[in-house]
Amino acid sequence: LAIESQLRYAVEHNEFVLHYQPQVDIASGKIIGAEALIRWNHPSLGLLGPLHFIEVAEERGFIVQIGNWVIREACRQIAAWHAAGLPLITVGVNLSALQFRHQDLVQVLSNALAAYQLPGSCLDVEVTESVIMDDMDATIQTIRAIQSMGIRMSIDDFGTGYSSLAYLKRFKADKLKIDRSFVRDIPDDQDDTAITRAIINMAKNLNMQVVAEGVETIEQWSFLEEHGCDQVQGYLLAKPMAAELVEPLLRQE
Ligand code: G
Ligand code: G
Ligand code: NA
Ligand code: MN
Repeated sequence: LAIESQLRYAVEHNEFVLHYQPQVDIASGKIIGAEALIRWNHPSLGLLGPLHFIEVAEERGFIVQIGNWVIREACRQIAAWHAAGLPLITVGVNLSALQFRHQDLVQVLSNALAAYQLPGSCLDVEVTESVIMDDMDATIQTIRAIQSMGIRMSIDDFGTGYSSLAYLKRFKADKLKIDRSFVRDIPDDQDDTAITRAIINMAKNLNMQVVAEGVETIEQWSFLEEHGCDQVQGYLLAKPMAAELVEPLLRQE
């Protein structure tokens, strides 16, 4: 079967699943959130990561439907954890360009929160620099509408795209996520440590939170802590995992 029909079938038959990667607050050491990362539970190929299908889904026009499912499913899970007596956490959802530009986005977000009676602060939308920089006037309007619901706005993979620093102050993102390519070789690589420190300082000075992605070693964690990074995410703490596996971690908090 062509990938297009398989994707259509997957959308109609709910073959997707969200895994979650915990995010830890450096100061308290507590899990304060998680990033939702989609997988496709493919009937014959097994669990497929986003690299195998997100691009095709974007090209063939399935991404908006899939992305809307991600938003609703993340809300359902946050509410389910909370109903089970766990803390109300913030879940980051990745938005593709088409979804970010879609006229229904704000309504979809607001419907999902309402359906599960969640405050906007439970969601954090992650968008890459290139998506944000594409049509600045539309971006500013969309970000304002999203933030007016109390939803947080993060710039994903920060430092790898082509952000105009002048625009960073025109809309206020809530968070910068330092791309893991910069984190990988700290504290040894001089350039990467300089870039990481610069991003942290800039975020602080613009009143944004800063999250480091791809933290795999204690040395990286210590460097980030010492230089004022707010949160970390990475294999050192936890890999992306099924919701049932996140539950005991949240219960420890
Ligand atoms: O851990 P991982 O292989 O899951 O993620 C690979 C990439 O896929 C990341 O860049 C991530 O931003 C992207 N991704 C993960 N989940 C989603 C999603 O629900 N929607 C979109 N558009 N991208 C996602
Ligand atoms: O583009 P985005 O930053 O959303 O991508 C998240 C991706 O990074 C996912 O594929 C996730 O599995 C992966 N990831 C998360 N933590 C780590 C880590 O500590 N090391 C590496 N190499 N990859 C990670
Ligand atoms: Na992301
Ligand atoms: Mn990222």
